[in-house]
Amino acid sequence: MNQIITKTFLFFTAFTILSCANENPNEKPNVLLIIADDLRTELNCYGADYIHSPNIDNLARNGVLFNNAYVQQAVCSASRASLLSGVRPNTTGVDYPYSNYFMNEFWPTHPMLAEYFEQNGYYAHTFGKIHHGTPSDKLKTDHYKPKTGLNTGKFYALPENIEKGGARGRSHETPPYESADVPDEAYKDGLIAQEAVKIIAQQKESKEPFFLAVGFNKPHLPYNAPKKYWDLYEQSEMPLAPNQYHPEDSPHYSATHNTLMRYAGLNYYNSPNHVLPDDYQRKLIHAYAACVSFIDAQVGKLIATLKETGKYDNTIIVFISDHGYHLGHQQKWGKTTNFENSTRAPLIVSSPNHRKGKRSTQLVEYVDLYATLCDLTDIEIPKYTEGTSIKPLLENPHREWKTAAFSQFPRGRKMEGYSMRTADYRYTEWRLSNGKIDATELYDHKNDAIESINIAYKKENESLVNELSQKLNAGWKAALPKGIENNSNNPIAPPHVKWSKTKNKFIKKKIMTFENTDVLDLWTRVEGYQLSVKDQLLHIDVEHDANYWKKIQVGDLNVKATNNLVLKLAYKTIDNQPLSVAYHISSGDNWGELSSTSLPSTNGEIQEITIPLASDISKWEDKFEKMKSIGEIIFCINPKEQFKGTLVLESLAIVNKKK
Ligand SMILES: [Ca+2]
Repeated sequence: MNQIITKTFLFFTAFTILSCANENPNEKPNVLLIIADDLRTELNCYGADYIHSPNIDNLARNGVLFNNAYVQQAVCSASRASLLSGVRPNTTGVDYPYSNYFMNEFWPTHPMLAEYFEQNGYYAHTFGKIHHGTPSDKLKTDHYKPKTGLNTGKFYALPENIEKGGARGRSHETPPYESADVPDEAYKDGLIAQEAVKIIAQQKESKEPFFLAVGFNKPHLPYNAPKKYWDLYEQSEMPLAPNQYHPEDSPHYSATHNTLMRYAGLNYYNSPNHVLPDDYQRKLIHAYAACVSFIDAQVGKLIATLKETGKYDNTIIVFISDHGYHLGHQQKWGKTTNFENSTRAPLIVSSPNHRKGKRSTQLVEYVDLYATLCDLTDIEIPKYTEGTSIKPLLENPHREWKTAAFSQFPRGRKMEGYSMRTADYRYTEWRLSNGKIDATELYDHKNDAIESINIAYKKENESLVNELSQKLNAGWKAALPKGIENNSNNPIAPPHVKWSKTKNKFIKKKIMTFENTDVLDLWTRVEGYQLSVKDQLLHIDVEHDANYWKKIQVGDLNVKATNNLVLKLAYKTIDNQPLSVAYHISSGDNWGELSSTSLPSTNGEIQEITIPLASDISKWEDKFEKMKSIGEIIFCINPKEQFKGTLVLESLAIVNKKK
């Protein structure tokens, strides 16, 4: 046994020396960019000591771990658009999902990372989830995106879950997690790793440098992972979030979004902002941890292949997520906030000349990645990029650096929260489109690292708030490291218009057809509506493909909320079945409670129905702050009800019944 180990060791050592000796010092380094989805800094090397992440920890031991790395907008699409293009959300114009402007005007003239490397002589290939949604980089090679895991399992591997998931693979009947005794390749991420390993191995003899970006889908919901990764943990030992409640004195809209509502066992009629029972939280955290270990194992396969092929010594390896995540923190499960939990995310850079095992606590931003990878490979950094190469921090992780990191998140079309993290504080301004500030938040990270109390309105903090406000308004260029300038001068992107591969979302049709429970293609079939409310044209969106309910969103209403308001709906059904429609009115971007109403069948005749809104408005007064205006209405059709039919909305109006 010992002999074998010795022989293997000798062989390996000789092999390594040989491969180093063969290396041309002028040879460009390869790049392996690994992106996890929805991974907060829940890694052992980031201090989450209950997590089994040996491969990522090992990467950190052979690189520089950035303890304070921040994304520019905490949702997949916006964050990825920013980090892959090297500019910030105001320049990409991407919120959720990709925008028409980004796809049709910005991207054609601003190559994404993989394309830019290809243009600069690299063999480039991307795998799995790199961009959000369908777009893939315009590379010579095919983008690898497995359509299935196991036999069908788009999301799940267990037959009972596959069945419940319907044709889309997941539904409100499927659980938010799964432990299946299956090989890694039963899930997409196992297949993605398998394919990436194959391609890395093919590069063994190649003289051409490679740029490979491998995007894993976990630990994004549903938290599904092979059982062996669940078995690494004891559920009873899972630590609960230290801050279980919405921060004191913080506006209600500062934390929204709860994708857990889409899954079985969670009451999606209720406000998402309730604290789940401890045991259930531990179950979810156990599931999330299993997914982290699952990803970690895939990372291990990639790095092992680099070593086996002799490419490791000349490959820059970067490990990131796309944003952070609340695991019950601040009464929330998910992302899409400006809080530390959402904006702070992992960043580990293991570059051949900087395999140091060091940690940097300096403030860095995901938008820096583009410039950094160009810098490390001697490729010209495009002038328009809005990030700063962090190569100097790889040389000296403790040198002085940026004085702030910037993030932002919109709430509807009329408000955007701009947030800034300094060494000691998080400061956020929620700005309305008319320029007014709706709310400010200040969290003291020296004394309140869990962001539990907003101290922006405390009298004694007045001058601090003024100072931070000036700094936030001075913007990211004013927070750059001493001696470093950025002369980009990019136009601000036009307002976000969701991009659709097949059509523009501004609408001509008025028909919404449901053929069966699965209502699969609502996304593509509903083109939208042109309705008027008080003679105003409305922009109507089809929400992204939420799969628990089918939704149509009527936005930008801005109708003053009073208890006399009624919703007048003229509609017809083609079939003789009644439809049950749930609706939700909101004043910001927060989820209230859904209300439901029945729409009697009309057999093709147009009928009008009047729905009083008083109780919906009073719900807001009970649950949240007083509702001042109605910003949007979302209609949801419950696929559970097995209806078939066609609903034609002829008009929609919110009127005051006293008038
Ligand atoms: Ca994500």
